Amino acid sequence: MRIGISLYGELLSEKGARFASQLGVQDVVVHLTDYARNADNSAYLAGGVGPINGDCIDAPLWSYQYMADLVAMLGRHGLRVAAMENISPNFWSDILLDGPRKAEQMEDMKTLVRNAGRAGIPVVGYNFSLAGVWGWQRKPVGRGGAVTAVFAMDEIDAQSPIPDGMVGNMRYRRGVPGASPQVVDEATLWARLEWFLRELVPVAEDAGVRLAAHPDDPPVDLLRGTARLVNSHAKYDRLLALVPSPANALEYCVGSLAEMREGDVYETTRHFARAGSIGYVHFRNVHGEVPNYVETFVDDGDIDMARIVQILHEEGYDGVLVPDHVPELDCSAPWHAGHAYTIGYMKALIAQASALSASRATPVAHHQKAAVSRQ
Ligand SMILES: [Mn+2]
Repeated sequence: MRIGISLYGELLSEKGARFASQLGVQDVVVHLTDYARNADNSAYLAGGVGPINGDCIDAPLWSYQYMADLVAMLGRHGLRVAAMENISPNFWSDILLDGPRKAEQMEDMKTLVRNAGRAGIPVVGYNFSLAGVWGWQRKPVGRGGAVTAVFAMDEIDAQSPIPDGMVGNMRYRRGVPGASPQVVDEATLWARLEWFLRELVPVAEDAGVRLAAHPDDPPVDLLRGTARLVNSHAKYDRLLALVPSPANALEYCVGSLAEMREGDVYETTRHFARAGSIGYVHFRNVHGEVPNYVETFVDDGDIDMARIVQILHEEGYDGVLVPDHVPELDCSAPWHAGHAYTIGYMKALIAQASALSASRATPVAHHQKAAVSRQ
């Protein structure tokens, strides 16, 4: 099991790489979408509903050279790229929306996956969702009053339509005034996913890449008038069964799974780790479940994170864990402080899991050692 860190925006740089390397991290999950481009976060920062990302209008497909240069830069800092996550919405908007450019966009997606494999990026994480990550409010309700993401369905208009020209919480084209909002039912969304996987999984197999699905965040039934996809533990099985392959895998988000109303996050973790279906892990804790939950510091939520690590260890999971969202520590570098804290905690949990299994494996030696030390 290895620890990674997610880098994006200005963090995806020599400076960010040094920070990761100084923490003793070996792996990086890269986000190549510039969420901040033309983003106006002011309403969200002032207590509105979000998050509110920017636009990716006409953003060029990430080239082989761009990805290879990034892999090389991180490599110079002793870091591997564990995964690339969050495909820019403009690359695949019509795949999600069943629009006229769907076939053309699928060719781009195939090119992207082939180039990722060639550049040494082994996993491509994605979130098959129209509304994307949306519905949070920022509130100072984390430990010690830390500002954190809260989902409180009865406090927001959860079914306010997705603005025209947006998908996955980013603008992929300019909006058309008077356009009717996108809606989708569950069966239709699953049919779109099935087409996506049938087309792309064989290409990923050939390219040595695993596609890894993130569950819904938030995992409600309906958001902005659009069905959600993986909003229960069993739906992860359904997704894997559509196209069984090592290349059809999971971006396993512990927090999102714990926010779901049905299912036991420990049993589910054992199940998917044993099946070898976990591409990588989003390591995050939460208090509550839909329709009301609060994202917490890693050691402050409902989930026994030590038990999660122990289960992954027992099942022989040898992939990467990355911190996911982290509440904002009150200091001049909240992102860095929060991630350093989380990674230190994760390192200790992994060391503890290894020590625990070593002591279980050699009970006689352990007793002898204890006996000697008592003398
Ligand atoms: Mn996540």
